[in-house]
Amino acid sequence: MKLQTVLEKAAGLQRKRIAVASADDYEIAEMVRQAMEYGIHDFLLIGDEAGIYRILEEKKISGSSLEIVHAGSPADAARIAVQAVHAKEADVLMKGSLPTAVLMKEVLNKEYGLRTGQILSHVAAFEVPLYDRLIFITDVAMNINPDLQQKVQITANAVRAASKLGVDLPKVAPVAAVEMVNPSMQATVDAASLTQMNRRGQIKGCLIDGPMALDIAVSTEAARHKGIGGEVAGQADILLMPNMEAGNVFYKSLIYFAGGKVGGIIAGASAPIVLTSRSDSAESKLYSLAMAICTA
Ligand code: COD
Repeated sequence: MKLQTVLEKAAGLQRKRIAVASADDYEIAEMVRQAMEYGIHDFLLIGDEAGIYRILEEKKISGSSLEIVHAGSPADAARIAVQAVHAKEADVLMKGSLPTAVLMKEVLNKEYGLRTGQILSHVAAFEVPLYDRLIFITDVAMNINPDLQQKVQITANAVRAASKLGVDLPKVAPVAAVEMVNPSMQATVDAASLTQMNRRGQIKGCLIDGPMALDIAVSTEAARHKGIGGEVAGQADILLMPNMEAGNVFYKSLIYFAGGKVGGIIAGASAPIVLTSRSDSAESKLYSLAMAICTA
């Protein structure tokens, strides 16, 4: 599967509404324009009303499914957007030009936020030239040093996202530096626990096998060379990273050194959240939106 396929799938789904917090922004308008070209056009744009109208007019964007709601400040925009998703008036939450912390404070609001009791985690879907499928990587942006219980939930969030995108029984490789359990390397101990929890039916809907060094997870040749069998080795769909820092470095390596294309969402809330940043390419923002629509 390619990210373009995810985009086409999102466009073909029953219409989903996207609430954008602080939508008075040129980059957001550009993303809306591109999304509309693919037939994704049900947006609730929240922010400074005059600013949104001016930018849409300048960029010649119009459509009957664009609703604009005025908010006096980024905090107000975040609250209105989150409340709209909470009230099921929108299916996806998207960050516009406001700090992530301002939006996440509203997402985590106990009264009207999007908490589910599960943890929120980042799920990235990569298309890389040398791998034959989309590879999901988690968690590279939210949970800094997850313990075993958090890794169980991070895995569940990624499995759900991959399944929604059409990956049948995703193969999960909890990544470590080695493939043998070493009590001094917590990632290997957690990986072995996750594997056994999966075998005993405590984690369902996927196949987990680890610990795996990265080469074993994604190269059948490397796996064969090291004598590691099983259904996951060499063909992982999901790489569970040992911690955020390893994950984040790997994520950026794929983009800057391997020509990887990526989309990403925050999963685990009652609706998917798109947290794009200014350094993301326009293409990546669109893929993230498509991924959110497909998993909503
Ligand atoms: N899922 C669900 N609820 C959460 C989560 C989560 N991942 N994190 C915090 N909460 C809830 C807690 O239950 C609590 O009710 C409330 O939020 C505040 O919890 P704190 O005080 O532990 O949260 P913070 O604000 O100290 O930390 C949350 C962050 C997400 C800010 C923190 O984990 C963080 O800084 N993560 C790394 C973000 C980052 O730098 N990414 C870099 C790449 S972009």
